[in-house]
Amino acid sequence: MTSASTSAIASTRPGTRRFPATFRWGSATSAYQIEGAVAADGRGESIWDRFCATPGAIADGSSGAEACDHYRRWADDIALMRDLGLQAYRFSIAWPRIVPDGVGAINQRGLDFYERLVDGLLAAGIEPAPTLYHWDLPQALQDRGGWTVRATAEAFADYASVVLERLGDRVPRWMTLNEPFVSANHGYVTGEHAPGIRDERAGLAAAHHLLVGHGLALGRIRDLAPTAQAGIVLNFTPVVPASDEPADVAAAELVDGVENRWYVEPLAGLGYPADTRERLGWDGGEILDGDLELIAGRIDALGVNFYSRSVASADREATDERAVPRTSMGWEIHPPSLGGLLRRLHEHYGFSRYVITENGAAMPDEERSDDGRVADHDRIRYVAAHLAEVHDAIGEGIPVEGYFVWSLLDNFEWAHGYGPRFGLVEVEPGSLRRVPKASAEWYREVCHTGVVADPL
Ligand code: IFM
Repeated sequence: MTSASTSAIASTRPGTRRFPATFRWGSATSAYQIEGAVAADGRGESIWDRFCATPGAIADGSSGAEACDHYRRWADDIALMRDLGLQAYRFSIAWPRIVPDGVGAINQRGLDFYERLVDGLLAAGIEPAPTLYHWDLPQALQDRGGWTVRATAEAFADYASVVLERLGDRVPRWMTLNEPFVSANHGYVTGEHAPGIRDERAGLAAAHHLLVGHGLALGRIRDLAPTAQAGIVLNFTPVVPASDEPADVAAAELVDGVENRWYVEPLAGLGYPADTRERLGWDGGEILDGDLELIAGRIDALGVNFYSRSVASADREATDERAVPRTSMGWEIHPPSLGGLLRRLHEHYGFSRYVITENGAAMPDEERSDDGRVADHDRIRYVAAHLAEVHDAIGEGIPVEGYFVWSLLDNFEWAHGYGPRFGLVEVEPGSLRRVPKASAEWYREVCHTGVVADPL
């Protein structure tokens, strides 16, 4: 970054941070978490439809069958985004709406929906920022092995082509996958997410095929939308050892290797981290000639999802009892870890650009102002503190070009159901009426001014 652009972000007064004029302000959602309408217009079954029907899988026994009904209320939701002054909207495209069986017949009505959404966003002056895969694999592919088999990566690339052929002429930026760590780990190792498998070896195969799928889809984006930008979204949870004891330090290295380095290092052209590979005992049997080059294909921006940090201990039974500020997910609130993460990413891997594709907090949302709106000043403080870290990073020359709050709407929080609320906008249970919270009003000001003041 040039010194000119660095000076453009100088504080206007202490505690007030002005972001570069080119910085993009947005908010994010994903298909299964907000769309509902799971049987509409020829959509196929996804692994989340099947998983939610498993007794005990979802904390409140709910599912995304109705969610926020965004599939039908999309036009109102765009009006809401416009009112908030969002410059960009990150959403995901549901593969089962486009290719209901994962491979084969294409469902034009599914494509029509995303075309209406994209055109509506563009008409409202909001940049569409789609992600091609946010965890909702067609069940038909799961029945043939899901991400443990390479054919799923190939099917993903073909699905990407179908989407690109319809929308590639008007979408400026694409992301391939959202959080492959969570897909592979929660879906195939711990089983807390769909498809609910508990098998470490399957998790390693899934992780590799997800990254191969990314590489193949990236090629399709380059071919079909040569002027568009493309990247992938990773989640990062910086990890610190519980103590200086060598065993705790080693535990932290392993967690960091499994959760963070396992994905970013192959993307950066470094292959899978050797220390972690050895400790996991993975023979790399799934890696075919050329895979590592494919995975390391040039991306224009790395999407960074950040929420919290974790503490690792050699004692696997130990729980983190520290009296630290936490969100209602129990996640520690530690904004400096975001600044540290951005520095580490840029120093170690040097991607050309970064976008904060998710950051936000589930909060209790119990206080209301006189007009009945959620008075979520804790969420405002969370977002402002993380933005301060982003601002500092930009000031140091790290090219962070945008920020997307997770999430626009309260929505289906996977295995937690509808209990945790991450939205800037409340979605009233039952009526599904959208009611902006105090954080939405605050973020509107940020989007309009590009200035983040320390909240009171
Ligand atoms: O809701 C999720 C999202 O789908 C992926 N990233 C983390 C969010 C909060 O848990």
